[in-house]
Amino acid sequence: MSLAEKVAFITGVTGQDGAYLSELLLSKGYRVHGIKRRSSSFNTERVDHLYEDPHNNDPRFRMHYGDLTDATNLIRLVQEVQPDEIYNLAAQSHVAVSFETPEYTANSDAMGTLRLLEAIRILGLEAKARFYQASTSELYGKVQEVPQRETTPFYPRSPYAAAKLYAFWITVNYREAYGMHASNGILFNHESPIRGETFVTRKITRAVAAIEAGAQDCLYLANLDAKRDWGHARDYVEGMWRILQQETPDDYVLATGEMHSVREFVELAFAELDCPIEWKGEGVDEVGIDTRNGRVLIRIDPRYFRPTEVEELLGDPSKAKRVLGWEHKTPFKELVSEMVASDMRSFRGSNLLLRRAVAE
Ligand code: NDP
Ligand code: GDR
Repeated sequence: MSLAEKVAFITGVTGQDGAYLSELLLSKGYRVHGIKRRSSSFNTERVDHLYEDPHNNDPRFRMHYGDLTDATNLIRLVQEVQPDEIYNLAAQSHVAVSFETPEYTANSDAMGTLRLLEAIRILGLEAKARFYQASTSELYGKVQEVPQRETTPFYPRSPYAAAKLYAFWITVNYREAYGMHASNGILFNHESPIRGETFVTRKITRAVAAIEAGAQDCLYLANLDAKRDWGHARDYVEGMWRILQQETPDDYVLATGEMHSVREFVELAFAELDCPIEWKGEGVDEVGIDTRNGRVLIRIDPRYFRPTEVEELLGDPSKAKRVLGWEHKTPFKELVSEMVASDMRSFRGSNLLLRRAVAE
């Protein structure tokens, strides 16, 4: 079959990775079908630029209502779409929120993966449809080895990670039990200008823009010393695609091999405004100060600490480099700059609109 005829089915198409992956697959000539959830307000902003009027003949990008908690819906959609490749990106993806909604997180992230794999099996598509599971560095949790690679033991530290652990192993099991082309991408944190606003990187870059625009006084964070291996989402979706192009299904770590703290991220982000940060105090009383004028820009809000934390993660992407020829491209500093610049543009735009609305 030629690439031009390939059909992809993406769950989580309205999320950060879903949007970048859709762009990538469309650029490769795929037809892309995604599921979106019914919501009382618009939730398709990240993919609106890909939207094609369904009244036009034969759109290459289509969305269907769906939910990972609804098995019959998944079976019907997989039946209708007959995909060559399925990317299971949908999840309740916020670690802190998973402590608040553990049952829902298990239902969508663990059981949802099982429902999708079962849909493939029930429909007899085991030989046709390749399956990608969005696994995560959170599986390593309480770290047993540094850096973490495919063979490092897992130790999940949140309801999210425990649900993703089930999803990881059920994917491996369906590969071994039914010969399915099912693979896990164990992806370390990846960010972008369209990262969800409550993940720490975007929360910081939005705050930088809002503080500069005078719309926010101070940024509240929690564990400043948590360390992550942060890459760019655009680079990582290329790795997802490469994983499904292999003859043999397998599991791969995608990471940069570099680790930075939340504190460093804050310093770099404010440096984009030429604003050097100095840290004073300790524990929950620690503050980040603008050294030019003594203004407090960062404070600690204990509500954002997690009941069990993942202190540091550092990936070893050497298998992905060797087998997939994949490497991350965007340096850390460039990622931070791009995110701050994008948030500054949107704040300036919205401020302008606000001023216009007030003036008119
Ligand atoms: P996002 O939170 O940006 O997107 C999650 C997507 O899943 C959204 O489209 C959301 O829909 C959808 N979704 C949530 N619950 C359901 C459900 N019950 N049924 C159907 N759809 C649902 O996540 P990312 O794009 O950042 O991540 C993609 C995947 O990769 C996730 O599974 C995440 O856990 C995993 N991952 C992410 C990493 C990262 O650093 N970004 C690293 C490793 C793994 P809606 O828009 O309506 O909310
Ligand atoms: P993470 O991402 O938990 O790694 O999960 P997040 O950006 O939420 O947290 C990273 C680290 O920053 C610390 N932190 C804060 N986090 C948030 N959200 N808000 C704060 O105010 C704050 N202050 C400090 C956190 O404690 C943590 O240590 C992301 C998600 O995309 C998952 O879906 C994915 O599986 C993993 O990355 C890899």
